[in-house]
Amino acid sequence: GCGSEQSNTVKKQIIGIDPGAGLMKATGKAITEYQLKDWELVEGSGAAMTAALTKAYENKEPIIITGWTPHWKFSKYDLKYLEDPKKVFGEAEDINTIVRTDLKKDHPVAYALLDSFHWEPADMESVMVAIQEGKDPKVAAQEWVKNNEDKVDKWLTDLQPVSGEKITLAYVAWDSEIASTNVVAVALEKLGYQVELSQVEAGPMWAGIASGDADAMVAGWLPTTHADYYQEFQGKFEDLGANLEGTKIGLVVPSYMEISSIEDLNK
Ligand code: PBE
Repeated sequence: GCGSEQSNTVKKQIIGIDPGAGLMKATGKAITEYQLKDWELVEGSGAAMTAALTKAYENKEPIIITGWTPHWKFSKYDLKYLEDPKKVFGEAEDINTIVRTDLKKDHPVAYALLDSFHWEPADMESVMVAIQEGKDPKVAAQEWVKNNEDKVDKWLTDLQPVSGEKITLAYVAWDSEIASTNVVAVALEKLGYQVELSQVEAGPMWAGIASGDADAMVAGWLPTTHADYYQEFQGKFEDLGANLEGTKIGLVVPSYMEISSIEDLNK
């Protein structure tokens, strides 16, 4: 526990996010594999999870959340991942750009931009921090694009602007994907596209690309986190590969908590 009496009375809860997230499935698996019998995984949303974290952190209370990197919470708070000796949460992975099968034919310029979109975890985190500090996501994305012309110019190399063609980007309201999707939207707008952002749950995001209802998404966490969705819709989308490398998911606690491994939750 955290060294106070409170740790003995703390509810055995893991604060989760939206049920469609791969992180939730992985946490369910962790509960089984580590035999965390009396632990409850609480469903909610990314926003509810960070609100619970903020409240606990400010009061120095114990809390266990489902967490991921890149995320602003690691720059705002002193946090740690619980060790995962059974590797239930997988190793470091990538975020891939996934587009509908006919996108190249229908919108070759947008396709080319999406294909070359690539950035670093620190880039994504800086946009996330700006949004968390109160900036409108679109404004935060515009400012990042303005301040990172060299990077964005590389994505736009040799592309001829279009006039007002419509592109729909699907995304889930995870803070990381709010940041990336808005940045890609701003880059597409620079090329003359009219971009619509469609906020959905994780399953419908993958299904929407497979059915062609949405044109693209930049939120495919692979090979582990979204493995089920990837399998389910395989052959019905085009995978343009990684736009970011070096993500991580797992159970996260404030550093003031004394536990260090998922196995400690069993004691
Ligand atoms: N996440 C953020 C997502 C992918 C992006 C880790 C919460 C998930 O678990 O599916």
